[in-house]
Amino acid sequence: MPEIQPLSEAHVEQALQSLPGWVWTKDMLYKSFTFSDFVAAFSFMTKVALQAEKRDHHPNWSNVFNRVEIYLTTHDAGNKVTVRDTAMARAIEDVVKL
Ligand code: H2B
Repeated sequence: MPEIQPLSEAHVEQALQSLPGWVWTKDMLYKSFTFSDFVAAFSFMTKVALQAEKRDHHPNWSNVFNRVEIYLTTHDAGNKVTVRDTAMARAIEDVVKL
């Protein structure tokens, strides 16, 4: 895996302009998703899991009933936000639209 650099603050802020609901917190991108019920939440998670495997980029996340909280950071960059995280956030938004 090649070295991957953290994004500058300006680049993160710019990416967030087109990622509604995502916030930058503690060197992670964060968003909370709420669904109608557990099955809908878990269905979303299975789709995100397939994206994560495809990209070899995996979310830190938790699920409580109908809510899924996702934190994105790049371990290979010392737990900083990189282009892999902004790309994954976009892929997750595409999953929501399915
Ligand atoms: N996921 C995340 N979030 N960050 C990484 O740096 C990362 C990953 N690296 N998934 C991948 C796996 C790496 O550990 C494997 C060996 O390719």
